[in-house]
Formats: sequence, C-alpha cells, structure tokens
Amino acid sequence: MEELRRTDPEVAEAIANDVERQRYYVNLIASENYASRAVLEALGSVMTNKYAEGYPGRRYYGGCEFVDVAERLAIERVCALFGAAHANVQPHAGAQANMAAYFAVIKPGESILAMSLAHGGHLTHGSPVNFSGQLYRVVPYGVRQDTEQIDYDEIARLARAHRPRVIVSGATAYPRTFDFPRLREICDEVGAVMIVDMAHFAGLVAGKVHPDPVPYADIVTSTTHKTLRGPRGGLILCRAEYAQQIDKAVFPGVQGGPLMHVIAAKAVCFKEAMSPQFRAYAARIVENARALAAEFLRRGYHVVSGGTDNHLMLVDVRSKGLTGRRAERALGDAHIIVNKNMIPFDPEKPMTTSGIRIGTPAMTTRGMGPAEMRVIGGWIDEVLSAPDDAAVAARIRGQVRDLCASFPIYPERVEVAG
Ligand code: DSN
Repeated sequence: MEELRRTDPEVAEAIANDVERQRYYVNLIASENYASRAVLEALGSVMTNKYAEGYPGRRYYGGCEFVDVAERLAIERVCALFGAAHANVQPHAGAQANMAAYFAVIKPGESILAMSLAHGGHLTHGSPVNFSGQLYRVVPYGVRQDTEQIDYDEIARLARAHRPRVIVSGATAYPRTFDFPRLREICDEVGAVMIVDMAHFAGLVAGKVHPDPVPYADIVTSTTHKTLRGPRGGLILCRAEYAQQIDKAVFPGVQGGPLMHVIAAKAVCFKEAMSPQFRAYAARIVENARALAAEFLRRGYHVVSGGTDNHLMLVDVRSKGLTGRRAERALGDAHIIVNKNMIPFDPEKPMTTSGIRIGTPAMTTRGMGPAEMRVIGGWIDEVLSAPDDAAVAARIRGQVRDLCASFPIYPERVEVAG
C-alpha cells in the first residue's frame, strides 16, 4: 500500500482501518464474507482497465483476447458448478441480475408474484420504492403468522387468482429452505416463468447442503459475494431457451461495459467453490447457524420460525425491551456486527425494526465451529441484557478481539492485493 499511502493517505488509512476491523470484529452480517487472497488479487488486477462490451468472441472493442479467457473460464466453471445450461457472469450485482431477468421475460405493466420485503424478500422482488415495484404489477406473498414459514397453498391461491407472468422465490431474511418442486408445479399450472433469486444461499447450493433450484427454475439469479465467498457481483443461470434473451437483457439492455477484473475474480471464486473444502465449508455454515439458533432458543429468545435450516436466523429482541436498531448499536459497541431487520408482522418501521438478522458464513470462513457459536450467542445475550452498560461492552470487546486473534483472517498483508 506504499503508493496509495503516498498519493492518497486518507483513502489508505480508511482501507487499513477496515482491514483491522475485519480482522478483529465478530461479523455476523448474513450477506457478508471474506474473499480469498486469490479473489482479491484478481479484483485488484489491471483487467479493471479494459472495455469489453459484448461477450467472448463478439466484442465491440479490440484487445479482448485475455479478458475473453477470464470470462469464458467464469462461464464454464459456473455452469459446471451448478449444472446450468447457460450463464451470464456480467451483472454488476444482484439487483442488476434481477433487473435483467425481468427484462428478459416480462414487459412493464405485467405482473410478478414475489415475497414481500417485510417478510424477508428483497427490494428487487417488487418493493414499491424499487424499479421492480414501479414497473410491474406486484402481488406479494409472505409467511404464515403461526409458523412464520412460507405457505405454498397461499402462493398457489394467489397465482390462480392473479395469473402472474413471473413467480419469484428466494429471500434475504428467510431462515428456511424453499420447496422448488412445489413452486415449479405452481408455475406450470398458471403458465408463469419461474425465477429463483439464490443470492443468499448460492454457496449452500454449491456445497450441496440446500435444495437445488437449477433443475426446476427457468432462470436463477445470484450474487457472488455472500455464501459463495467471491467478489462483489452478480450472475444469471438459465435454461437454453432463455439464453439469448438473458444475454441481450444484461447487455445492452441493462449494462454497458462489464467489469472484467470482477469477472476474473468470479472465475477464481467458482473454481474455489468446486473444491471438496468448499463443500465442507458450506456444511459447517449450516451446522454453525443451527448451533447459534439453539443457543438463542435455550436463552429464551423468540427465533423466527423456531430456528434455521440455512445460514441465517432472525432474532426477535423485544423480549429484552429493545428495538432492532438499539440492539444493532449495542452489539456494535461490543464489536459484534449484525443488522437490524424486520421480522414478519413487525409493528416497527424498517429503520427501527423488532429484530436482528444473524448469519454464520463469515465466522465459518475463519474456521469457527459450534463451540464458538455458543460463546458468541452468550456474548450477544449479555450485551442485549445490559445494552447501556459500558463495562460489559468493553469486556466483550476484549473477548471478541481474543477470539478473532485465535481464528485469524488475512494474517498476511491484504491492504492492496496483487
Ligand atoms: N443487502 C443484501 C443483504 O444484506 O441481504 C441483499 O441485497
């Protein structure tokens, strides 16, 4: 980082501080992870300099022979990893992947049936403040009040009543798995295109510890930086019949020049995700989430839907007299990072909330297991039981630092990769 320190010490210092934060804080953000050194090196490479509108072998710029190699590798590997017929690895992020998926199959004014954000969906699944809610007629589905789990009979009823062109599944805050065969059945009955947004659980699918949407869905979208542990970015998988429409929708429909350094890093991530070690990692994420959820239940918390089948859980903090916002801040003071999150039927607003979302992908990357999850669950309970006690926060900050030091991440210098 010598050059950056010399030319821009302010940015250099911010990066150095974030490296320290990542090394010594407990990170329970369900959608974050620690990318490998190899992924960081590809991301920090000179491929950022290259314009490459188009696709490998069919570009609008000269000099694309080497970025073509990277993009072809990314496509071949992600198709092999997920058993997909076609892949587009250019979406800059999950939101762009979802936008392109919709643009490929529906026109503005047509309808989509998708999980409401308030029950765990995503902004791009039809939220009124997002393009998806503004361009399309949205029919939202949610979870049942008694089980806090998706009611597939309700989805079928809504599908028959509204005949949506597209049915979207996948979520950002749903702790259970999805019944893809049932969703396929519903889509077939009403003639809807089945889109699955597996951004959160793609790594679990790759690791074979989550039901696989690819054999059932017409189109699968994802990010690459959550459980998949790659660079920040998006991707789309689809059946062969949608290949052309998807590619046209991504470019020139939604995006211009692809981020070739990110695509190179995606190729690295897909190679890593094909390894037996990654499979063990994915299984451990789920094992850790179960252990942590069990710890909260044992301590008397309401955990939405009674537990978890995947990498995350939603903990209702009202039993401690707290809002999600207050809990997030108190935990942050103890260097335990979570995010406030709406729980189903939440009376609070999204900036306040009654819950926190907790995920295990990042801590599992550090090598932590169920024993550490139980310790962390205990610390969270201590903080939430005394959110204004500076001495408790200070003591736990020290314990957090010691635990992180025992499970190091980025022990080598990573301020600037490559
Ligand atoms: N912001 C992501 C998450 O945290 O789940 C979804 O886009």
